[in-house]
This record gives sequence, C-alpha cells and structure tokens, in this order.
Amino acid sequence: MRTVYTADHRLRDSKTELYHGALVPPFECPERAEIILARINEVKLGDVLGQKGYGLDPVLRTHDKGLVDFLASCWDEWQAAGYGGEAITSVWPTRTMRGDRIPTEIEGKLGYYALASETSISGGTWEAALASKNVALTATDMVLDGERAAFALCRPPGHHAAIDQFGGYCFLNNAAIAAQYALDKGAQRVAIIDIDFHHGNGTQHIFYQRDDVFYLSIHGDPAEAFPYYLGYSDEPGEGKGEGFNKNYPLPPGSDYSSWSEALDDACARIHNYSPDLLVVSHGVDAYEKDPISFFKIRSEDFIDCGARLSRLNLPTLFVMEGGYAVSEIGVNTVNVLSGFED
Ligand code: SP5
Ligand code: ZN
Repeated sequence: MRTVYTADHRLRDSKTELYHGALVPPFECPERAEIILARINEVKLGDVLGQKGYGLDPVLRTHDKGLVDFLASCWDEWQAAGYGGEAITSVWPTRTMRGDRIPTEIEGKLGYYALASETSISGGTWEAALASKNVALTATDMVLDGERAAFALCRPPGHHAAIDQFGGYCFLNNAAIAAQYALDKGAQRVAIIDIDFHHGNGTQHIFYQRDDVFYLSIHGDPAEAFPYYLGYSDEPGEGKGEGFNKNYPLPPGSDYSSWSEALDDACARIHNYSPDLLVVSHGVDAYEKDPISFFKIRSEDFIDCGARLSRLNLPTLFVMEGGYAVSEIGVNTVNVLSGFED
C-alpha cells in the first residue's frame, strides 16, 4: 500500500492545549506523523508520495465559507488584537443565547466557530490543515485511479470538524472532503467507517441528512467521553439520511471482543450498502495505553482489525485521525494497514 505524506504537517505546532484546567503541550503533536512515517519505512509498507495541490474548491463542497475564511485569518486577527497566548476560546453561543449572529471581534468569532476549547490556533495551523486535506485528496485520487487501497497520513486530523465548526484537534474534515470529492468524481455511494476512539461528530454532522454517504463509528460512549454531545446510539440519520448513520458507543474498559463485534456488525452493514469506496477514519486511540482514552485494544488487535476491513473487498482509503500513545503510534497505525494487506 502506498502512503501520501507531507512535511508541511509540521506547520501545525501549537504549544498549548487546555487539558483538565491547565495549559499543557498538545497531545496532537508533530512527532506523531514522523513516527508513523518511520514505521512505514521500517516495515517497507510501500512507496511514500508527496501531496498534490487541490485548492479550496473541494473544501467548500464540504465546509461553510465562513469557517474557511475564519480559519484562514484567525491567527492574524488574534495577533493584531494584541492577545498574548495562542487562540483559545473562552466564550460560546450556548443554549440560552443566539446562535445566528457572528461577532466581528476575533474572540467572539472564535467562540462561534469553536466546538471545544482544547484546540489552540497558532501560526501555521491553517497552512498545515490545507496540506492535510491535500494529502487526503491525493490518496483519494490514487484509489479512484484503481489502487486497491491508499494511506493518507493526514495531520492535523479531521473527523471532529463539522460543516462550520473546528475543534477536537481538527480544522478541516479530511475524510469528509475525500468522500465528497469521490462523489463529485462519479462515485454513487461512499461508506465511512470511523475506528478512532472518539465519535466523529463532524463527519456525522456533514452527512447526517444524506444517503450517499453512510457513516458508521465505534467509539467511547459520549456519556463518558469527548465529544460528549453527539455519538449516541439513537442517531440514525435524518430525512433521506435516515438509516445511513450508525453509532456504536462502547463503555470504559471495552476490549477487542466487544469492539470487534461492533466492527463485524458495521462491516455487514457496509457490505449491504455496497459502496463504491470505503473511507476508514483511522485513529489508533482505542489502544490500551492511550493517555486520553479508555478502551483496551492491544497492538496485535489492530492487525486483525485491518484483516476484517480487507475482507469487505472494497477500494479503501485510510485517513489518519487520532492516537496519542506516541511511542506506539507507528506500530499500531501500520498494524492496521499490514493486516489489511496480508
Ligand atoms: C482526533 C482526536 O482524536 N481528537 C480527540 C480530541 C480530544 N480532546 C479532548 C481531550 C479531553 C481528554 N479528557 C480525558 C479524560 C481522561 N481521564
Ligand atoms: Zn480520537
């Protein structure tokens, strides 16, 4: 399997994450992608290619222009306002206020577009987010051109980014942009299976009312895990999208036996849907030693996970999402890919 990677991911190098009330070095750090790349080379998974340029058109097929303009100018506006730290929101349009007014001042605007406050925006963030979606689209083209599978080593990740919100370490929803791009290139149906520990609220939001993208996600029960306010089992999709959204929230301590049961159910549904393309939102934070998650998936389980995905026998695009046990992230990520290939 070939990989798409760019060193431009390093431009996303924020110094602060609001974590349990303190500012800490972000879990979503540049070392993650470098360690995955090193493992790909170590096991000779396949060639590594650079990104091609795609511009903003495929982004605007998925995201709101207001969000895109905001992300492009946020850091400059924040600095121009004279604010000392990285851009972290302290306000939101919460339930008792108006959600239909977008403030002009950067702090108010930031709260409007943020879905969480852990994710700081700093210099280079936007450039890295653009490169990350280029990586996803380059790999999408490889699969559309006939490769059985490709790995988009995206960083920053994407699945929490909604139509008009960023957060959860995500700015642009790489997997969603890739799925929409495939549809625009002639695919009839795309399935997205999200194996990241967290529910991909952004991907669900983007496709919730549609039947041409079937989103399925196995994740920590949102009653107990980020993103908390979406990802329950009673979210089947809406309108013509009804039946094309499927969540598998699992409790703390879940191991591979219950996790793989959910995966098998998801694979059966994907098989029945018969998509032209399978997108895997590939996070490895379900790993037992992940510092911010609560599943008990072992490194070797990821090999079996890849093998099960492979049995669907579909053109498959892997898009990197989360995973914060940094020293094991290379082994775990590549285990899925090697399991898929063997
Ligand atoms: C792409 C991705 O994996 N994003 C994850 C974003 C999670 N951000 C919130 C982290 C809050 C962690 N709280 C964990 C409690 C553990 N005791
Ligand atoms: Zn995650």
